[in-house]
Amino acid sequence: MDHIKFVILSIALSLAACGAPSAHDENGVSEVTEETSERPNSSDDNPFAPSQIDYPAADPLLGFIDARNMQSLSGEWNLIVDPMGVGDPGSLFGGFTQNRQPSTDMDLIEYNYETSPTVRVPGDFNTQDERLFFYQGRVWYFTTFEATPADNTRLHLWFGGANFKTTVFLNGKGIGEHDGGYVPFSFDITDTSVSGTNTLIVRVDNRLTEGSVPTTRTDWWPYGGLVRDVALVETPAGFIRNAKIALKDRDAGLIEAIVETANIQAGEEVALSLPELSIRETAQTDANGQATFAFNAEPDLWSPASPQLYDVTFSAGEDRISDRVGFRTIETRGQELLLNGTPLKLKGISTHEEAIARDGVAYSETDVRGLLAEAKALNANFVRAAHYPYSRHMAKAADEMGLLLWEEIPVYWNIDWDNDATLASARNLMDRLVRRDWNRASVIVWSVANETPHSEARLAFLNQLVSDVRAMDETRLVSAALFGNPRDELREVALYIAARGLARSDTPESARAVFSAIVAQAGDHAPQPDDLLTLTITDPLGEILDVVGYNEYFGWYYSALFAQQMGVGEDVLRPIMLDLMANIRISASVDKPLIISEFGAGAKHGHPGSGVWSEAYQAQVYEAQIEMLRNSPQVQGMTPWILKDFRAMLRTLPGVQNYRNRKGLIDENGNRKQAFDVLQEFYSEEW
Ligand code: GCB
Repeated sequence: MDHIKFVILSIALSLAACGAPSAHDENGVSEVTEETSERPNSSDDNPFAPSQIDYPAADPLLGFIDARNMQSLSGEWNLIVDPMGVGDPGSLFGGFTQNRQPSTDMDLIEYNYETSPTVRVPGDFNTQDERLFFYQGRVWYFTTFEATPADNTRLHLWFGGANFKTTVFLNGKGIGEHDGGYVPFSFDITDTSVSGTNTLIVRVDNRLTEGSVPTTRTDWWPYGGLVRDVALVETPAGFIRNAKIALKDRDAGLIEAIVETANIQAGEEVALSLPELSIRETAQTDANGQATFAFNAEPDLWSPASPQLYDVTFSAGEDRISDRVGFRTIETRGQELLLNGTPLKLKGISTHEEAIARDGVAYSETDVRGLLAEAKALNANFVRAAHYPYSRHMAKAADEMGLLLWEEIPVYWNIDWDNDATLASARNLMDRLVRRDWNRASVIVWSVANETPHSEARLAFLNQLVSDVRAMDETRLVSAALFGNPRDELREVALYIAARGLARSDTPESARAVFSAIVAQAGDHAPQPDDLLTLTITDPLGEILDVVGYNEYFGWYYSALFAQQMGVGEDVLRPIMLDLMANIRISASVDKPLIISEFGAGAKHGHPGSGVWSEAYQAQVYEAQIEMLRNSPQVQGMTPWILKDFRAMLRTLPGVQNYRNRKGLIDENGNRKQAFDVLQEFYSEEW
């Protein structure tokens, strides 16, 4: 009996999975093609398992989006939440890849896009429906659009970024897939779109895996869905895919540019103009469709104090794209950072891509400008956009507002270093980020990783990313945020804590006994209470970076850690540590600039007292950190953690955290904490 049921079901499933055309396709799209050209293949052995289908990959990055003939698809899209994957092609109900509607009351269709609730695109789905707050799984988006393709044009469906795996079905056909969040991708839909109304269905799966980038555990919210703009982009049949322009030699005023075309033959003329600089240059495409330019000009250089931008236009065949770009140089000289040849200290702040006073992804230009306005209010000149690529609005706004930027990909904590697919995914993210933002003067640092535990496999993985970046872009610095190994690098700190602790009159007897034992054990090596302690970062990754980033949590985690390891109370240890920090110097074993890419402490706005979670304690940690870092000669910049409290599933403490990381200088309602003032004051001074 069961066997017969299975056979019937199998037949039904394979019909459904083949996308057997429905008589009721809406919107006049009568000939719904097969769902993909690849046949689902699993129903023979297991009728309940969805098919494994390989969809076409996204096209290489399409740059200069804002200069294109673009039709925004922003707005309300219908959403089906599908935790069990029943909408997957070949699955139980045959897939949600078409907008099927019953035409008689005898038609059994167990989903309906048109009567499903809507969500705003762009935007994460988690904060638009409280039932989806913790949701990690598949969702299906549905919308329609009108297309009227002109002759000799190509139509592209462009996504500014979607978290994390996106599969696109256009008029019933699976046209492509992109695995990897945060970065832009597009598909050429010239041949799969129709003149008139088109049905667009997008499956987005925001589950992370051990092999994904990032991996399953992150100290930020893995917001899901169509988190960035979606648009139709029309280009001429032969078009400019992307272009890069940069100041190569400041003294000589040498500017170089490279233009990448598609469907344009070798020997075609490509033009570049910078009208405000009276520049008009031409070059020919080579066999790869690329044209290169090198010419001299005297632009006013871009800097935070004077964020000068110029109009630039590239044209080839029928295509013409333009942008506003700045010219500057960034380089290192020993342990110094030089912007336009002048030493520079980076007064920075770290951020997540969450709007001020609103939960969820900061998806709009207004959101981003709000975030950067708070960084400006701190007197910062630098922002670390941690830990993944933000929308394109970020670097554009930074260019215009005069803020330097560190951009990063989510190679975070422990990635599957030995997995080729993981490396491919990280390389794809880096590639798309660099190619999108390589004309943004504000971006001075590409960061390949954050707090990755040492191993040979990790070094090989990151080495590949570093060389990829250098091959794409020589006009910026490569960095990574490293972290201390408490057992090795911080071992000596315990000895200094003990010496300091013994010198304080308020140290209780029990702690005194512990400290005496530690000091006695050190014998002749025991430090004097006021001795300076130099902590040296020895991570071998430093050898291949231009700038060493270092995350440290003196005054916060480290105090808890040492208290625990030494067997003394945190109430005793925390004040000793704050004291000691004035005598600590941080350095790196390589002769390169050092940026403290994180430090911080948690505080709930308005939390009373002076213990952990109080604004007062957070402010004390900032004071001690500033004292320590301003006196560490190798430190050329800092980006404390973090501008605003942010959503994090790791942070469960009721009443205090409620699923927010509380290390912000501003809370979720936009209230500034005391530490904001401490940092603002420091950044208003000469450093
Ligand atoms: C770190 C991580 C960051 C965390 C932060 C914290 O070192 O890089 O993602 O949010 O510490 O608050 O613990």
